[in-house]
Amino acid sequence: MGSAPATGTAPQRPAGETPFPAGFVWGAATAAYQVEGAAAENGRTPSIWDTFSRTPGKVRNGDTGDIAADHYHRYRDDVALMSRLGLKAYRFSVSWSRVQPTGRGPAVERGLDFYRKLVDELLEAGITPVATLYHWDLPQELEDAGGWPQRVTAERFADYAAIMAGALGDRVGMWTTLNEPWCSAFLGYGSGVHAPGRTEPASALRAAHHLNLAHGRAAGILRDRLPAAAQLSVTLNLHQVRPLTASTQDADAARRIDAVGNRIFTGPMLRGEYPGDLLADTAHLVDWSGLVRDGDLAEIARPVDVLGVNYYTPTIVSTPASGTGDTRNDGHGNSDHSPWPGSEHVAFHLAENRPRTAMNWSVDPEGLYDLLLDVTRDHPGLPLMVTENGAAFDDYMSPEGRVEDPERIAYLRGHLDAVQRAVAAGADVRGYFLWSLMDNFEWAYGYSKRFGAVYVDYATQRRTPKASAHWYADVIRHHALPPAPEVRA
Ligand code: IFM
Repeated sequence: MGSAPATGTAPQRPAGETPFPAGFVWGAATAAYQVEGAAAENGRTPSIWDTFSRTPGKVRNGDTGDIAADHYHRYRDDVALMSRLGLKAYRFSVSWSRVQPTGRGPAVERGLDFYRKLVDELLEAGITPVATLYHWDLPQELEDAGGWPQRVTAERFADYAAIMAGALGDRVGMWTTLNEPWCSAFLGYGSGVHAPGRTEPASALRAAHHLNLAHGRAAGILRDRLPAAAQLSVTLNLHQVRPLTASTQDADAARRIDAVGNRIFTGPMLRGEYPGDLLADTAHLVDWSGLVRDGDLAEIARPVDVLGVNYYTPTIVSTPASGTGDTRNDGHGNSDHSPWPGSEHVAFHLAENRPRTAMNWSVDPEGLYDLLLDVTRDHPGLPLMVTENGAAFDDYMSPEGRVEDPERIAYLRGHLDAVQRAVAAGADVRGYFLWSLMDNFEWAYGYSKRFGAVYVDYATQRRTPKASAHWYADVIRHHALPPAPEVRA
């Protein structure tokens, strides 16, 4: 989203407490492979992330999600903790291979039971469950059969969606088909920094289409089988793309990354068509007319009730000629292979003079403001939900047993302020989910990056709310941002 060099253009909110809109949902998010553990319990079979994390050199320190934050066994305590923090909603994902081992055939009741019990516990605590069907953990057997580059995987996904609608449809009212399909397609099959670790540009594009199709088919099934009040969504990590300079070359670099980063999903999902410039940029890699069959676009464009938007940092781009940027490192992990098929020559930059997180991502709340308004401009009237936002820092426990994380509080304050200003400027933002409820398995970085509002001591699995968790609880309680602390000169 976005194509003009844009920073700091938004009006500033006057100091003081300003309430969020009535009904604004306050939540926190996790994902199955990142928190559950219990990798081989009760019939669960390996997903691509089990295989990938066991492959030497793929994940930092050889970490795996075998135990993770042990949420599978500790979900009751975790829900109690959410309740103490005053969370109103919990966004979790379902492990496909836990409920339908190997990705085909009948469901396993013991696997479904975990999610039934989790949801019941949430409902009892007055916390709204928000279920995501797919957060990157494809059953390994489906990858062995070709994975997302194969059309049949979208069909398998539709069967799985039907299983989940049957199991949880009576108690879950908010559903998300896919989380960040860009990462599944382009980090998984393009740069290979994520599972399954393939580096095939054409396969990445094919995967993107089949993920779109999977979303559309699942949305159709959920719509048919869930009560009419159920809210359907898909979550995209929309890149807030900014050209480095006002040159036409950098504008073209931004257009390209916007096409293969954003519009490859928003085009078919929200407009029923792939953007012409994307098709042109990638025509040498994929025969789109063979890939996209009659009827696909109508299926993919089934209306959603809300669009989930994940935002962490902007994406600043140029042609290599115009600056010192890096074509290999776009902030998604270093690889000799690009996750930007057809636009491999684009260079990526980090904003100067901005704080950075432990991911080396720059802290830039204006990116979220601009993104929410860009989506609103491009898709007027579309309700939005910030389904992930947060930051990793090098948190540690003090000898007194406290975790002070003022950088995370500053990050959250800045981004919540941006949400509030975007709402005032016309974006229909319905809620905010902090990433993440607790420290967890950060994919190729393993446990080396801590995104949680709650600190997890992995040796004991003890949970300790960080200062940011208490701060967020306060925001939720007041339904407003507290006044910013005075800055002393
Ligand atoms: O941890 C991830 C999450 O799984 C998807 N969105 C980005 C987060 C931070 O990298």
